Amino acid sequence: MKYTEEMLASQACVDATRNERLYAELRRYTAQEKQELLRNYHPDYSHKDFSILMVGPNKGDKVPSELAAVLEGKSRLLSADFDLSHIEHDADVLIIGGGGAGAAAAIEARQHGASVLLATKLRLGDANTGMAEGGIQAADKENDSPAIHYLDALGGGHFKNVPELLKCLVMQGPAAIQWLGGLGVMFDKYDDGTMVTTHGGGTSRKRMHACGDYTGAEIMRVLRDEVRDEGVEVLEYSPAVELILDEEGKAAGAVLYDFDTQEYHGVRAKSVIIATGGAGRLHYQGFPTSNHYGSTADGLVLAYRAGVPLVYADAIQYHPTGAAYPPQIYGALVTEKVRSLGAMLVNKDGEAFLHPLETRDVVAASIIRECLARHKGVHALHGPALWLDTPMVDMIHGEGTMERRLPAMIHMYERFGIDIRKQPILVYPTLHYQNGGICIDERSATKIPGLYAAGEDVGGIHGTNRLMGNSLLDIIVFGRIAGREAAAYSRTA
Ligand code: MEZ
Repeated sequence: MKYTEEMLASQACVDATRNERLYAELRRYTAQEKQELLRNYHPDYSHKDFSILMVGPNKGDKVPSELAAVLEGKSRLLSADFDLSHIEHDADVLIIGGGGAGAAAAIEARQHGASVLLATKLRLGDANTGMAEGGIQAADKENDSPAIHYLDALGGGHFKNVPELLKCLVMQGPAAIQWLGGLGVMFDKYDDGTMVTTHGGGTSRKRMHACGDYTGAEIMRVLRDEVRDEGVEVLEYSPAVELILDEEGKAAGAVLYDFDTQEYHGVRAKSVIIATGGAGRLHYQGFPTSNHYGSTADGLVLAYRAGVPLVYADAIQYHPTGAAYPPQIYGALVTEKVRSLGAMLVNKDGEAFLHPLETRDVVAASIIRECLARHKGVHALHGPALWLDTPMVDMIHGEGTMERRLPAMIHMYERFGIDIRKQPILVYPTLHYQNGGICIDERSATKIPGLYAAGEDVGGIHGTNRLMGNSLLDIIVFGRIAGREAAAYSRTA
């Protein structure tokens, strides 16, 4: 592997504005490639065009066929299976989903005086939240502001973000970090007590707050403890299969399916929050996935069947760097933080072919183009891949940096005899995030009275392409809003 001056020099581009960086990078491309790359920055082109450029088979689909199949599929609940007068649980607020958004909502609703039942398909904390690695964004440093955070996310999201939702996200970022810190999340700090922050793709300021490279796991650990401490009733292995609406069309509870007893149970609630996460386990277009087993679009289906619109349901995020080797971890997340700390993507000729901290859709598509169109990929077991030059991190920041900042990543590979401090790793895009989803307003409310939604099952906040760390932020910001609003609504219902 050659470390050219050019590769190292491009690290210095990070603070330039996004377009300046883009144009600097464009010098590497032919006229036709430039045109393709620029297309994806143009607000008139949606992520759909980009995913077609990437993988093809679903050209023209409004919604990925895998998602369409579950949305239009028959309910698992036949009316003969369940007697609606047979209600076994009562709560002011029912929360469907036990990841970060559901947990944040539960804590907040309890603190606002509501009785809360949280029902989850797997166990409390089995969620993408715990698998998020690199960090959570918030504009709380002197050289930053929510306005700059807003602009970064708006550009990254192809200007499709719902402005009110995005504003809410960035304005409440600093408070979310304080809230998590207050609950006991151990963010990385310098000796003087200030937070360590890094860049993510498409961010013009260092605003990624992290706990090593296990940020989501640390956040989920703390939220799970807090849910238990707050006295929230938790039903595990109990997915919601249908919402219950009253005669006026207001949310009134849900029917749960108990995996253990294989029976249906009714929950009566004054308000309901859907927080079931995304759809990555549907393996859209045959891609590997970084998602946990429960991410099967459950909340999108519940909302859709109840008549709530979905927004940008076709906008799926491919994380540029999934593990391409060894096969045991095929598709597993290789955190963007590796690139934040300086690692370059390198093709089979040892060339760095794009800035490593472009937005995810640009990086993912460039990797695929480099492998497929330019034949510059390396053959990995399941297909083409590129090198992520991990040893650069210690070369740039000094020996021991990876041990401190990327311990989970080191461990993930160590099990297979690969020392990422000494050798680069093979990566390829992996299905990572559902950008679109349930349509909500700034109060996390859907169009159905008493029905709220938060977390990855919600659409609009990130437009058609999310920036790293904005998801961990949105589950906290909108989870808490949903909890508060649902508790308030339950008092009036
Ligand atoms: O926000 C994410 O998706 C995230 C933190 C992922 C990562 O690369 O670590």
